[in-house]
Amino acid sequence: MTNSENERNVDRRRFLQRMAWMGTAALWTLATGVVKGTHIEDTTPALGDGPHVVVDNFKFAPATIAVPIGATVTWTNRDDVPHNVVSTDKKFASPVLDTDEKFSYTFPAAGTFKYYCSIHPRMTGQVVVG
Ligand SMILES: [Cu+2]
Repeated sequence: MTNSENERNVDRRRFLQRMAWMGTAALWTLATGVVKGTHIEDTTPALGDGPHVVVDNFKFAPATIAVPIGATVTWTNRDDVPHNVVSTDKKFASPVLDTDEKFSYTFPAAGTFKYYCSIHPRMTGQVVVG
C-alpha cells in the first residue's frame, strides 16, 4: 500500500464516522420531533406566537385587542359552528372559518379597526393598533 492510498483510507474512515454521527443526530431530531408532535396533539392545539382572538360561544375573545403597528392578529374559530371575521370598513375579510380554522391579518397602520361576523352580525370585536 502506498502512502497516498493509506491517507485516502484514513480520510474515508473519518468521512464514514462523520456520516454515522450525522445519522445519529438526524435520528435524535426525528425522535424528538415525533415526541413533540404527539405532545401537541394530546393537548388543545397550540395558538402559536403573536396576538390571538379566539372565537367561541358566539363571541370574539378578547373583544378588544390592542397591538403594535405591524402586528399580525390571528383569529381561531373554537366554536362548533362556522364564523367569519369581516372588517366593518372593508379593510379585511376572512373566508367562513370552520371549527379550528384560523385567519390572520397584519395591521400596517395605527387606528381602531372594528369587525364583526357577517353570519352572526351581533358578534363584534375591535383591534386597536398603535
Ligand atoms: Cu358567527
